[in-house]
Amino acid sequence: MKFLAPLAMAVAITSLSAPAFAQFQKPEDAVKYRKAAFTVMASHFGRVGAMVNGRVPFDPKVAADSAAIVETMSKLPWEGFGPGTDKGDIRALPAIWTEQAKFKEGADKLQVETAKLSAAAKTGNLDAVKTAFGAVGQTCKACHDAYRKD
Ligand code: ASC
Repeated sequence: MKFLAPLAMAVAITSLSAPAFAQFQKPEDAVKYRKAAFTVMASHFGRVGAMVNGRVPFDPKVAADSAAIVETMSKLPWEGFGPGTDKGDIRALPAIWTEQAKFKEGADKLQVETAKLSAAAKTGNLDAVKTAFGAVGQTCKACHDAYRKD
């Protein structure tokens, strides 16, 4: 059995260091994945937004649960923007692939701001949630303006 350990280690290291994009069988799967992540993110961001805007009563537990989901989702779409995913039924603009550093800056900023939203929601303080919600919304919008059709 001992001789198998190095092999298992090599396999583990290879799969860890493989580019994230390799997780998708084809580009369309990556597009579907990133859209799904954005859809779930928007749904839960919207639930927080309904409370921030007073459309539904503030429920700190519901807000914190949704904000945590937004934070998690904000980490996911980016690996779905790999090679060959710039075509098909998409709203993503070509600039994403010609300005990859700038696009990544936006993606990173979203993750920072959604973490702040999640932390604010955990405090149960609606004013803190409102502030953090606004910052996340601006981050969403900045990227949409630059990198999304319509
Ligand atoms: C949302 C949502 C977005 C952002 C964006 C903020 O609720 O679905 O894409 O907020 O509209 O400007």
